[in-house]
Amino acid sequence: MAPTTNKSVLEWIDRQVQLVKPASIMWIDGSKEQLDALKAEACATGEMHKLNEELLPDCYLHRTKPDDVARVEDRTLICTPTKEEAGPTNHWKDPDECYKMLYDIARDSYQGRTMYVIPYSMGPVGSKFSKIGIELTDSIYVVMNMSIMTRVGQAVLDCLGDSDDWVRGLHCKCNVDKENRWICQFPQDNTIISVNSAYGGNVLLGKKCFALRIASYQGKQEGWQAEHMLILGVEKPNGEVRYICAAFPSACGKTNLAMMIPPEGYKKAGYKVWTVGDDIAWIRKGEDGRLYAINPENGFFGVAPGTNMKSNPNALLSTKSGSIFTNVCHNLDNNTVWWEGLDKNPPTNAIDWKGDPWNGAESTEKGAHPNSRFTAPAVNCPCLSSEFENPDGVPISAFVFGGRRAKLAPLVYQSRDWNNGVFVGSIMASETTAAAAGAVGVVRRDPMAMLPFCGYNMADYWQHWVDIGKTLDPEKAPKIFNVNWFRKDDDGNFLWPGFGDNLRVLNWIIDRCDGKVDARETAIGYVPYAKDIDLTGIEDEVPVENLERILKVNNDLWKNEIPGIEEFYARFGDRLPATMRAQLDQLIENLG
Ligand code: OXD
Ligand code: MN
Repeated sequence: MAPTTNKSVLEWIDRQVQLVKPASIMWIDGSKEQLDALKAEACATGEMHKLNEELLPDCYLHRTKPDDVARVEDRTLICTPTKEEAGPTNHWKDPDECYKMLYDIARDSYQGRTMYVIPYSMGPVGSKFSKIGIELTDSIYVVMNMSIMTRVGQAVLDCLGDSDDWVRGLHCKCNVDKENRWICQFPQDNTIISVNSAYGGNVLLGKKCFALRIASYQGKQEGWQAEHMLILGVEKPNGEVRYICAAFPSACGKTNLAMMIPPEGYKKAGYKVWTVGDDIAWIRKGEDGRLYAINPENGFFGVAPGTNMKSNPNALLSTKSGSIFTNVCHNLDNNTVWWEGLDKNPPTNAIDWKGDPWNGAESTEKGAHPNSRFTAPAVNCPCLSSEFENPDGVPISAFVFGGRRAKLAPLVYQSRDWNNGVFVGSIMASETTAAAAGAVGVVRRDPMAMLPFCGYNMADYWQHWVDIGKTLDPEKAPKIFNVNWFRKDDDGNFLWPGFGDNLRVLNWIIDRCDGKVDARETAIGYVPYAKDIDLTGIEDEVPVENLERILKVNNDLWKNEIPGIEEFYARFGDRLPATMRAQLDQLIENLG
């Protein structure tokens, strides 16, 4: 019997059952017994593989089809009644046509399979920030991942009661056929349908589909924000903690920043960094007039390659129990996992991410897919913030935007005010790296790192930022900054060490928020004086001349940037907020 009497839930599920025709239905109740039974079943069928219980307790390995290993942006659709509402940066399809296409693909696709009904909460169950979803899936892999990434089970249904304020999510593996793979969001209907994929980002519907695409639209309607941001707390030696939300495009080190280890000297002095989230922030105004953020997720879905005890020990330690590894290399000698960049000892008796025998001493192919992932419970993270479960969220002192710019953006600069900060976020861009297909060093505009995740017209989203700003007392509004850890010299060497040393920059940001440090005004905003970025312990690595170089604002280079911004803005036509146009005109004037 269904564990809820909620009519909107039961009727919707009934309609999906008629469509996909499962052999049976199982409600996920959040219990360990049920999950253990499903894990055993998935191992028995070969869908999952149980890893070494001593070395990696309760951990599993899964491989997806080799053509189903990443999010598919060109097959991700925003289905609003008009194309205008989705805007020029989203792929759009008419909702009626899209439902028809999806129903034709999904019809009868659960035949002989079980339908798993996953009630889940994004955010602590019952928090005013939180939202509820129900995902239907024919994949135990999805059930296991959703049980790590979200709060799942009966408590969620109890919290929902009779309300129909919940997000409908239908996932159908079908035949995992890439020609018929679609990830579709219907913001006006609170609905997500994903077909023909069995890979994380496309099928864990609570994450990008709900917590960013649908939630960004909900936030616009309801006066809050869903952002592609990590949340971290910096604890100073006196015990005060300042919280920062930061948005970076993929491959800019968000998880590393969220879990960073302070440099030795800072550690000794008593600085600590606490992780609240590594990917998504839901933000709303608190009773005291400040903005507060929660992380709606309950785990980390991180990129495995490059994660090691030096680059990110906290992430690696998070994966040591209760985790799922997707498309990594399987070390047969001890039944554990390996990926490029984990250590210098690749296994020689292994199975690669495609399922083929692999010898790390000889093979020229990669053992793990570059986008292989770990799904790890947040509670495992050694630096998890004590505020992680706080239903009221954490107060935000600063928003930080950033990207990879070899020459242009200085190490850090502060916007003049809120609207100028929104402008800084709107012109965010990152240079492509050798890690991705296509030309290297090409500038890709990625406003607020939301390009693939904004569930409506990006111009309206900027206006929403401006509107939120209007509701805030400027004294209480978070200050907005931009950072660039990736400045290079003419020989292509990085000029800033990054990783834990980024705390030196966050410290300046916090001092600015606290009104404790002066700054130099430039055409683009406020830049630190070199003396105010502490280099103790890295003087050899970063001579003061280098720091001065990466704090310089080169007006000529910025002038070269203007046509690209103009071109990008032009795509939004009349919908571009007047405030953003005025900000761009002001920048042009400042550059002289
Ligand atoms: C992610 C992404 O997977 O941003 O988090 O691509
Ligand atoms: Mn992300």
